[in-house]
Amino acid sequence: MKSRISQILNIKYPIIQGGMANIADASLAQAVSNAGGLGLIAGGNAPKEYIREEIRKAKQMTDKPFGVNIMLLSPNADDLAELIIEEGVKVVTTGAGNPGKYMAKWKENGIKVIPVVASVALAKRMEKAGADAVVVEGCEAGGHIGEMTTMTLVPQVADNVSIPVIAAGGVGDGRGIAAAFMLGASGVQVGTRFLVADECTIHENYKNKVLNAKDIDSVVTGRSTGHPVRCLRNKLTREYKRLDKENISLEEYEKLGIGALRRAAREGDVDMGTVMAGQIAGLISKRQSAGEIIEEMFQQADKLLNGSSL
Ligand code: TUI
Repeated sequence: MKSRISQILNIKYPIIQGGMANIADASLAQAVSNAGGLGLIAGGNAPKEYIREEIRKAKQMTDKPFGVNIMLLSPNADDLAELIIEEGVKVVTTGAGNPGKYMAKWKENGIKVIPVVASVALAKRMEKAGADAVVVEGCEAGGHIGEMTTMTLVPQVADNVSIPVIAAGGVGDGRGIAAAFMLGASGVQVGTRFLVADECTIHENYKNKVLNAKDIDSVVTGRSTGHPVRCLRNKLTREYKRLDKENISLEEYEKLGIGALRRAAREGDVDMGTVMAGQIAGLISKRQSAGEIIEEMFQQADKLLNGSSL
Protein backbone atom coordinates (compact mmCIF):
# COMPACT_ATOMS: atom_id res chain seq x y z
CA MET A 1 0.00 0.00 0.00
CA LYS A 2 1.82 3.08 -1.26
CA SER A 3 1.17 6.49 0.26
CA ARG A 4 2.98 9.77 0.77
CA ILE A 5 4.02 8.51 4.19
CA SER A 6 5.56 5.25 3.01
CA GLN A 7 7.44 7.23 0.35
CA ILE A 8 8.76 9.94 2.68
CA LEU A 9 9.84 7.44 5.33
CA ASN A 10 11.00 4.76 2.89
CA ILE A 11 8.88 2.04 4.52
CA LYS A 12 6.61 -0.67 3.08
CA TYR A 13 3.43 0.07 5.04
CA PRO A 14 2.26 3.58 6.09
CA ILE A 15 2.13 2.73 9.78
CA ILE A 16 4.19 4.16 12.59
CA GLN A 17 4.29 2.79 16.09
CA GLY A 18 3.29 5.05 18.97
CA GLY A 19 6.17 6.51 20.99
CA MET A 20 4.98 4.98 24.24
CA ALA A 21 7.07 6.13 27.22
CA ASN A 22 8.45 3.34 29.44
CA ILE A 23 7.11 0.82 26.92
CA ALA A 24 8.53 1.28 23.43
CA ASP A 25 12.15 0.10 23.53
CA ALA A 26 14.56 -1.29 20.92
CA SER A 27 12.83 -4.69 20.97
CA LEU A 28 9.44 -3.34 19.85
CA ALA A 29 10.88 -0.68 17.52
CA GLN A 30 13.05 -3.12 15.56
CA ALA A 31 10.14 -5.57 15.23
CA VAL A 32 7.84 -2.92 13.75
CA SER A 33 10.57 -1.64 11.43
CA ASN A 34 11.57 -5.12 10.27
CA ALA A 35 7.89 -5.79 9.51
CA GLY A 36 7.72 -2.78 7.17
CA GLY A 37 6.39 -0.07 9.47
CA LEU A 38 8.29 2.64 11.31
CA GLY A 39 9.29 1.51 14.79
CA LEU A 40 9.97 4.10 17.47
CA ILE A 41 12.01 4.11 20.65
CA ALA A 42 10.28 6.25 23.27
CA GLY A 43 12.46 8.77 25.08
CA GLY A 44 9.87 9.35 27.80
CA ASN A 45 11.60 10.56 30.95
CA ALA A 46 14.62 8.34 30.39
CA PRO A 47 18.20 9.65 30.64
CA LYS A 48 20.20 10.29 27.48
CA GLU A 49 22.67 7.42 27.89
CA TYR A 50 19.91 4.88 28.40
CA ILE A 51 18.23 5.91 25.15
CA ARG A 52 21.60 5.92 23.37
CA GLU A 53 21.97 2.24 24.28
CA GLU A 54 18.46 1.48 22.99
CA ILE A 55 19.23 3.24 19.70
CA ARG A 56 22.43 1.22 19.33
CA LYS A 57 20.58 -2.01 20.09
CA ALA A 58 17.96 -1.22 17.44
CA LYS A 59 20.70 -0.48 14.89
CA GLN A 60 22.09 -3.97 15.55
CA MET A 61 18.71 -5.58 15.03
CA THR A 62 17.47 -3.84 11.89
CA ASP A 63 18.82 -2.12 8.81
CA LYS A 64 15.40 -0.52 8.23
CA PRO A 65 14.61 3.04 9.31
CA PHE A 66 13.38 3.61 12.86
CA GLY A 67 12.75 6.73 14.92
CA VAL A 68 12.80 8.17 18.41
CA ASN A 69 9.90 9.88 20.16
CA ILE A 70 10.69 12.84 22.39
CA MET A 71 8.17 13.63 25.12
CA LEU A 72 8.51 17.38 25.47
CA LEU A 73 7.41 17.56 29.13
CA SER A 74 10.49 15.53 30.06
CA PRO A 75 13.35 17.37 31.81
CA ASN A 76 15.64 15.39 29.47
CA ALA A 77 14.03 16.62 26.23
CA ASP A 78 16.98 18.94 25.38
CA ASP A 79 19.46 16.09 25.90
CA LEU A 80 17.46 13.70 23.73
CA ALA A 81 17.08 16.35 21.02
CA GLU A 82 20.91 16.39 20.83
CA LEU A 83 21.23 12.64 21.12
CA ILE A 84 19.26 11.86 17.98
CA ILE A 85 21.62 14.08 16.00
CA GLU A 86 24.68 12.44 17.56
CA GLU A 87 23.35 8.94 16.78
CA GLY A 88 22.17 9.71 13.25
CA VAL A 89 18.54 8.75 13.93
CA LYS A 90 16.49 9.23 10.75
CA VAL A 91 13.08 10.20 12.14
CA VAL A 92 11.83 12.00 15.25
CA THR A 93 8.29 12.32 16.53
CA THR A 94 7.40 14.58 19.44
CA GLY A 95 4.54 14.63 21.92
CA ALA A 96 2.98 16.72 24.67
CA GLY A 97 4.22 20.09 23.43
CA ASN A 98 5.60 22.31 20.69
CA PRO A 99 9.00 21.18 19.35
CA GLY A 100 9.57 24.49 17.51
CA LYS A 101 12.87 25.31 19.23
CA TYR A 102 14.51 22.10 17.95
CA MET A 103 13.20 22.08 14.40
CA ALA A 104 15.91 24.06 12.57
CA LYS A 105 18.74 21.99 14.04
CA TRP A 106 16.98 18.70 13.26
CA LYS A 107 16.23 19.74 9.69
CA GLU A 108 19.87 20.88 9.17
CA ASN A 109 20.89 17.36 10.12
CA GLY A 110 18.55 15.73 7.63
CA ILE A 111 16.20 14.30 10.27
CA LYS A 112 12.56 13.80 9.29
CA VAL A 113 10.43 15.61 11.86
CA ILE A 114 6.90 14.45 12.63
CA PRO A 115 5.30 16.29 15.57
CA VAL A 116 2.22 14.80 17.21
CA VAL A 117 -0.48 17.47 17.36
CA ALA A 118 -3.93 17.65 18.89
CA SER A 119 -5.15 20.83 17.15
CA VAL A 120 -5.30 22.52 13.74
CA ALA A 121 -3.38 25.53 15.09
CA LEU A 122 -0.33 23.50 16.13
CA ALA A 123 -0.45 21.49 12.89
CA LYS A 124 -0.27 24.72 10.87
CA ARG A 125 2.56 26.07 13.01
CA MET A 126 4.50 22.84 12.57
CA GLU A 127 4.07 22.91 8.80
CA LYS A 128 5.44 26.48 8.73
CA ALA A 129 8.38 25.43 10.91
CA GLY A 130 9.35 22.74 8.41
CA ALA A 131 7.72 19.53 9.70
CA ASP A 132 7.72 16.69 7.17
CA ALA A 133 4.34 15.34 8.32
CA VAL A 134 2.12 15.52 11.39
CA VAL A 135 0.60 12.83 13.54
CA VAL A 136 -2.93 14.01 14.28
CA GLU A 137 -3.95 12.38 17.53
CA GLY A 138 -7.53 12.24 18.76
CA CYS A 139 -8.54 11.73 22.37
CA GLU A 140 -9.35 8.06 21.77
CA ALA A 141 -5.60 7.55 22.12
CA GLY A 142 -3.92 6.29 25.25
CA GLY A 143 -1.70 8.49 27.40
CA HIS A 144 -1.64 12.28 27.39
CA ILE A 145 -4.44 13.56 25.15
CA GLY A 146 -6.06 16.68 23.72
CA GLU A 147 -9.76 17.55 23.43
CA MET A 148 -10.70 16.57 19.88
CA THR A 149 -11.66 13.15 18.55
CA THR A 150 -9.83 11.50 15.67
CA MET A 151 -12.98 11.55 13.52
CA THR A 152 -13.31 15.34 13.81
CA LEU A 153 -9.68 16.44 14.01
CA VAL A 154 -8.11 14.48 11.12
CA PRO A 155 -10.24 16.01 8.31
CA GLN A 156 -9.89 19.51 9.77
CA VAL A 157 -6.10 19.24 9.86
CA ALA A 158 -6.03 17.61 6.41
CA ASP A 159 -7.92 20.64 5.04
CA ASN A 160 -5.48 23.08 6.62
CA VAL A 161 -2.03 21.70 5.84
CA SER A 162 -0.30 20.40 2.71
CA ILE A 163 2.10 18.05 4.47
CA PRO A 164 0.93 14.45 4.92
CA VAL A 165 -1.29 13.60 7.87
CA ILE A 166 -0.93 10.46 9.98
CA ALA A 167 -4.05 9.61 11.97
CA ALA A 168 -3.76 8.35 15.55
CA GLY A 169 -6.19 7.51 18.32
CA GLY A 170 -8.60 4.61 17.95
CA VAL A 171 -6.85 2.79 15.10
CA GLY A 172 -6.63 -0.89 16.00
CA ASP A 173 -7.43 -2.89 12.87
CA GLY A 174 -7.83 -2.57 9.10
CA ARG A 175 -11.17 -0.81 9.49
CA GLY A 176 -9.41 1.93 11.41
CA ILE A 177 -6.77 2.29 8.69
CA ALA A 178 -9.41 2.47 5.93
CA ALA A 179 -11.40 5.02 7.93
CA ALA A 180 -8.29 7.13 8.54
CA PHE A 181 -7.61 7.23 4.80
CA MET A 182 -11.21 8.27 4.15
CA LEU A 183 -10.72 11.16 6.58
CA GLY A 184 -7.74 12.46 4.61
CA ALA A 185 -4.83 10.73 6.31
CA SER A 186 -2.07 9.01 4.37
CA GLY A 187 -0.86 6.89 7.25
CA VAL A 188 -1.69 5.75 10.76
CA GLN A 189 0.03 5.65 14.13
CA VAL A 190 -0.84 2.67 16.30
CA GLY A 191 0.04 2.29 19.96
CA THR A 192 -2.44 0.20 21.93
CA ARG A 193 -2.48 -2.82 19.61
CA PHE A 194 1.32 -3.05 19.77
CA LEU A 195 1.15 -3.28 23.58
CA VAL A 196 0.29 -6.97 23.21
CA ALA A 197 2.86 -7.68 20.49
CA ASP A 198 5.22 -10.54 21.35
CA GLU A 199 8.20 -8.19 21.02
CA CYS A 200 6.72 -5.63 23.41
CA THR A 201 8.68 -6.07 26.66
CA ILE A 202 6.12 -4.76 29.17
CA HIS A 203 4.95 -6.88 32.11
CA GLU A 204 2.49 -9.70 31.37
CA ASN A 205 -0.02 -8.15 33.79
CA TYR A 206 -0.16 -5.02 31.59
CA LYS A 207 -0.73 -7.11 28.46
CA ASN A 208 -3.48 -9.11 30.18
CA LYS A 209 -5.16 -5.92 31.35
CA VAL A 210 -5.32 -4.72 27.72
CA LEU A 211 -6.51 -8.12 26.44
CA ASN A 212 -9.26 -8.24 29.08
CA ALA A 213 -10.41 -4.62 28.70
CA LYS A 214 -13.92 -3.92 27.51
CA ASP A 215 -15.01 -0.82 25.58
CA ILE A 216 -15.74 1.38 28.60
CA ASP A 217 -12.71 0.39 30.67
CA SER A 218 -10.63 3.20 29.16
CA VAL A 219 -11.01 6.37 31.24
CA VAL A 220 -9.39 9.80 31.54
CA THR A 221 -7.68 11.00 34.72
CA GLY A 222 -6.01 14.29 35.51
CA ARG A 223 -8.40 16.63 33.70
CA SER A 224 -8.22 18.94 36.73
CA THR A 225 -4.41 19.18 36.52
CA GLY A 226 -4.36 20.18 32.86
CA HIS A 227 -2.59 16.95 31.93
CA PRO A 228 -5.39 14.56 31.02
CA VAL A 229 -4.21 10.97 30.63
CA ARG A 230 -6.21 8.09 29.16
CA CYS A 231 -5.65 4.76 30.86
CA LEU A 232 -7.47 1.60 31.89
CA ARG A 233 -9.75 1.72 34.90
CA ASN A 234 -8.25 0.33 38.13
CA LYS A 235 -7.77 1.08 41.83
CA LEU A 236 -5.57 4.09 40.99
CA THR A 237 -8.12 5.68 38.62
CA ARG A 238 -10.81 5.23 41.29
CA GLU A 239 -8.49 6.99 43.77
CA TYR A 240 -8.02 9.85 41.28
CA LYS A 241 -11.78 10.12 40.88
CA ARG A 242 -12.23 10.40 44.64
CA LEU A 243 -9.48 13.05 44.89
CA ASP A 244 -11.05 15.06 42.05
CA LYS A 245 -14.11 15.54 44.24
CA GLU A 246 -12.00 16.55 47.25
CA ASN A 247 -10.20 19.42 45.58
CA ILE A 248 -6.74 18.31 46.69
CA SER A 249 -3.58 20.20 45.84
CA LEU A 250 -1.89 19.72 42.50
CA GLU A 251 1.20 18.43 44.33
CA GLU A 252 -0.72 15.68 46.08
CA TYR A 253 -2.41 14.70 42.85
CA GLU A 254 0.81 14.58 40.89
CA LYS A 255 2.55 12.68 43.69
CA LEU A 256 0.15 9.84 43.08
CA GLY A 257 1.17 9.82 39.41
CA ILE A 258 4.96 9.91 39.65
CA GLY A 259 6.41 6.65 38.49
CA ALA A 260 2.94 5.16 38.10
CA LEU A 261 3.35 4.23 34.43
CA ARG A 262 6.65 2.55 35.15
CA ARG A 263 5.08 0.70 38.06
CA ALA A 264 2.46 -0.81 35.75
CA ALA A 265 4.60 -1.40 32.66
CA ARG A 266 7.74 -2.74 34.29
CA GLU A 267 6.75 -3.98 37.76
CA GLY A 268 3.33 -5.27 36.73
CA ASP A 269 1.40 -3.35 39.39
CA VAL A 270 -1.76 -2.87 37.34
CA ASP A 271 -3.82 -1.92 40.41
CA MET A 272 -1.87 1.11 41.64
CA GLY A 273 0.06 1.80 38.42
CA THR A 274 -1.12 3.75 35.34
CA VAL A 275 -2.10 1.34 32.56
CA MET A 276 -2.09 3.77 29.63
CA ALA A 277 -4.11 2.45 26.68
CA GLY A 278 -6.54 3.85 24.14
CA GLN A 279 -10.28 3.34 23.74
CA ILE A 280 -9.61 0.64 21.15
CA ALA A 281 -8.29 -1.67 23.91
CA GLY A 282 -11.70 -3.35 24.02
CA LEU A 283 -11.16 -4.58 20.46
CA ILE A 284 -7.80 -6.18 21.15
CA SER A 285 -8.13 -9.83 22.02
CA LYS A 286 -5.09 -11.74 20.80
CA ARG A 287 -1.34 -11.85 21.11
CA GLN A 288 0.61 -11.75 17.85
CA SER A 289 4.01 -10.71 16.62
CA ALA A 290 4.33 -7.11 15.42
CA GLY A 291 4.71 -8.48 11.90
CA GLU A 292 1.47 -10.45 12.13
CA ILE A 293 -0.35 -7.39 13.45
CA ILE A 294 0.84 -5.22 10.58
CA GLU A 295 0.16 -7.82 7.86
CA GLU A 296 -3.33 -8.50 9.19
CA MET A 297 -4.23 -4.84 9.51
CA PHE A 298 -3.15 -3.99 5.96
CA GLN A 299 -4.78 -7.06 4.45
CA GLN A 300 -8.06 -5.89 5.96
CA ALA A 301 -7.53 -2.27 4.94
CA ASP A 302 -6.67 -3.24 1.35
CA LYS A 303 -9.89 -5.23 1.04
CA LEU A 304 -12.02 -2.43 2.42
CA LEU A 305 -10.38 0.28 0.35
CA ASN A 306 -10.85 -1.83 -2.78
CA GLY A 307 -14.57 -2.11 -2.14
CA SER A 308 -14.91 -5.64 -0.79
CA SER A 309 -16.07 -6.61 2.67
CA LEU A 310 -13.89 -8.32 5.26
O1 TUI B 1 2.24 12.86 24.12
C1 TUI B 1 1.37 12.06 23.88
N1 TUI B 1 1.05 11.04 24.70
C2 TUI B 1 1.66 10.80 25.91
S1 TUI B 1 2.95 11.66 26.58
C3 TUI B 1 2.92 10.68 27.93
S2 TUI B 1 3.98 10.90 29.30
C4 TUI B 1 2.98 11.89 30.30
N2 TUI B 1 2.49 11.34 31.39
C5 TUI B 1 1.73 12.05 32.22
C6 TUI B 1 1.39 13.37 31.96
C7 TUI B 1 1.85 13.92 30.81
C8 TUI B 1 2.65 13.17 29.95
C9 TUI B 1 1.96 9.75 27.80
N3 TUI B 1 1.28 9.82 26.67
N4 TUI B 1 0.67 12.15 22.73
C10 TUI B 1 0.87 13.20 21.81
C11 TUI B 1 0.08 14.39 22.21
N5 TUI B 1 0.55 15.60 22.20
N6 TUI B 1 -1.16 14.38 22.67
C12 TUI B 1 -1.50 15.69 22.93
C13 TUI B 1 -0.41 16.42 22.63
C14 TUI B 1 -0.23 17.85 22.72
C15 TUI B 1 -0.94 18.59 23.67
C16 TUI B 1 -0.75 19.95 23.75
C17 TUI B 1 0.67 18.49 21.88
C18 TUI B 1 0.86 19.85 21.98
C19 TUI B 1 0.14 20.55 22.92
O2 TUI B 1 0.28 21.91 23.03
C20 TUI B 1 1.44 22.52 22.57
C21 TUI B 1 1.23 23.96 22.25
O3 TUI B 1 2.14 24.73 22.57
O4 TUI B 1 0.17 24.27 21.68
